[in-house]
Amino acid sequence: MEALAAIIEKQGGDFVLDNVSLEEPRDGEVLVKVAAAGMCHTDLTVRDQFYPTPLPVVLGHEGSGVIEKVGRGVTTVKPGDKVVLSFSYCGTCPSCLKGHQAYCPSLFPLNFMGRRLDGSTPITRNGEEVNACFFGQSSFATYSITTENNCVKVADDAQIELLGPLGCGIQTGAGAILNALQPDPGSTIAIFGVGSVGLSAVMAAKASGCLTIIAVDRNPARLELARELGATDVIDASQTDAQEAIVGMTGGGVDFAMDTTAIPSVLRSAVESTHNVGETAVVGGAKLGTEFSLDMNNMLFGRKLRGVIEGSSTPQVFIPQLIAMQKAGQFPFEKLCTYYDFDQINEAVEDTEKNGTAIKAILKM
Ligand code: CXF
Ligand code: ZN
Repeated sequence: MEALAAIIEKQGGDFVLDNVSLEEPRDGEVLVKVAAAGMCHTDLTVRDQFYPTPLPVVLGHEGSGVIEKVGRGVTTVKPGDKVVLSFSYCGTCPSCLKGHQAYCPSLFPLNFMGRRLDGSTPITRNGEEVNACFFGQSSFATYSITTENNCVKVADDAQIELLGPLGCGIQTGAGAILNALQPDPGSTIAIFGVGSVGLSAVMAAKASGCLTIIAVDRNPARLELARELGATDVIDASQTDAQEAIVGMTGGGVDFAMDTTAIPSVLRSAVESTHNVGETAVVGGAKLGTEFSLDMNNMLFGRKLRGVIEGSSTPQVFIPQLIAMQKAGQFPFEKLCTYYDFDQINEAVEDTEKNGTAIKAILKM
C-alpha cells in the first residue's frame, strides 16, 4: 500500500516528505493507520548518526493510531483497535519473560538497525529499499508496519492523538521514578534536565510523595513549568552551581538523582548531589562511545548509579497505568505537548532543538 513518510536521507539533514510503499503485514506484524507521532530526542540523535542506524530511514517511535490489518498469528489486537506504539522487544528471552523487556538483548538490532532481524525492510520508495523498523515502528508516516509486541491497546474513547509520547519519552521519565528508583514517600530528589523526560519524572516524583523535588535546567520557562508540575525548588544551572546548591539546601545531598541530559559532567554532578547511599539514574542516550568519570572514594560511601532504559517499563502494563494517572489528574503530561501538522515536521524539529519552545512536539498525520 502507499503511504506518506518523513525520510532522513543524509546525516543531520531535514526530514523529506515522500511517497513510499509498504508491504502487507507479515506473521506477527500489524498495519497501523498512524494518527500522530511524538518527536523524541533519539529521533534527532539518529538523524545526526550518533547511533549507526543506516540511512535513508523513516524514523518516529512515539506513534499512536488505529489497527488496520493484522498478520497471521496476531491474537492480542484486531482491526479497529486504538493502540499506542512503544519499543520493540523479542518477548521470548529470559529478560523479556522476567518483565525486563527494556533490557532485551535484541533491543539494539530490533530498534535501531533499520531492518527486521532477517534483514528485510517493509518500506520501499520507487522500488528502492528504505530503512525502517525504527523502534519496530517508523511512525513518522501515515501508515506503519509494526509488531504485535509494540502495540499497547487503549480504550475506544481514548484521545489517541495525545498518547504516542507515552510509548517512549514520557514512560522513560515516569518509569525511571515509578519502576526503577521507587522513592519512598517523603524522599528528596533532584532531576537534571527538565525537557519531556525530566518533567515526566517531576510529575512521577510528586505522585510518589517525594517532598523535595529539585529541577535543574538552563531554560527558565521549563523551570517554571517544572514548578507548576510539582518541583518544590528550581535551579537555573546557567546562574548557579547546581551540585553545591543541592548539597547545601538538603544538608548533605538528595536521596535520589536523575540525569536526562547525557552530558558527562552533568551526570557526575547528579551523582555527587546525592548523599551517602543515595541513588542516581542515568536515562539519556549519549553518542556511542561517550565516557564519563566518577570519584571512586565518593562512590565508596554507598552511592549507587544505574542505567534505566524506557523507564524499565513493560509497556502493556505501564502505559495503561500512566493513562489512568492522567485521567485522575495526577499525571498531566498533556501540558508538555504541542501539536504540529505532519508537513510541519521540520518546524517541530526547530522548535524542539533550536528554540526550545516545544517540549514534546506531536505530529498529526
Ligand atoms: C533510548 C535511548 C537510547 C537507548 C534506547 C532507548 N531512549 C529513547 O528514545
Ligand atoms: Zn525516544
